[in-house]
Amino acid sequence: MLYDSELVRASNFETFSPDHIRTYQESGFILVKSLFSTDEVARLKAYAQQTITPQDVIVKGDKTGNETKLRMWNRPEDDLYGMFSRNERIVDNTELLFGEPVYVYSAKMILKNAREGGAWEWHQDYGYWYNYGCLMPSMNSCTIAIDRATRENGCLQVLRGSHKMGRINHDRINEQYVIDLERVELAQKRFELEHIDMQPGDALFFDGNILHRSDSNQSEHNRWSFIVSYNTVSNVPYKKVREYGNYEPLLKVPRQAIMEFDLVS
Ligand SMILES: O=C(O)CCC(=O)C(=O)O
Repeated sequence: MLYDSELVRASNFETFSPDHIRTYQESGFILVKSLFSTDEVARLKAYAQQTITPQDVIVKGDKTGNETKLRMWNRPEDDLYGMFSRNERIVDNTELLFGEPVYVYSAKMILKNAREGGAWEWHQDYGYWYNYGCLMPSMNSCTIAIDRATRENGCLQVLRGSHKMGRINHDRINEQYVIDLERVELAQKRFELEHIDMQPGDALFFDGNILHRSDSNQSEHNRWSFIVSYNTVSNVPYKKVREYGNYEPLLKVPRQAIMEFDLVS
């Protein structure tokens, strides 16, 4: 169960308070209930169903052969996805967490479909990003639930406070980064495991160094989510390793941009 301080419930929530920021720094995450309305996420889901084609999708298999489909973006665009990733509701709050300006590092839609969506093994996002020329771990992600996320459909799991360990080695083995298993085992004994149950529109902000994973989706219910990762502007990669993550100024959009976005033209 999440602690009360890790849940932001206020219906009129605007920005994180100093207490919220302290919680995020202590736990490595904070969950904002209904940061987006059910109408807004329904719009995103319908848009994804219309715009994501099989050619756009990357398939990520887990070790038992289950597959998660991903659609990734290298930069925020002028589309409905961009109205979320550039939305002041996320961006202003992420800047408050870091106390400095950020830009969109990457974004992805995770299509973890019923009965086939694969598991993600324990990892830290900064475990990868470190290798992509990011000197500092001043990076994080915000995952927005599009479908309800539960234990049954493979919701995100975190080890509370594990970001304080700092970066752990991830070794590249074939196509995957595999985290130092000895340390993960010890971390599981020391830090509490949390399953993050989310309703559509809830948003979880989580630290780039927090240990996280998710189970495969063996249920009858899809679990789709949209994850945007942010980097601080002071931490622009010192070398270009990937097509994503390279700096471009973030053109923030107002909170109402999602519903006002013209889907027709
Ligand atoms: O949402 C999930 O199932 C896992 C996503 C994840 O671990 C990641 O994007 O780094």
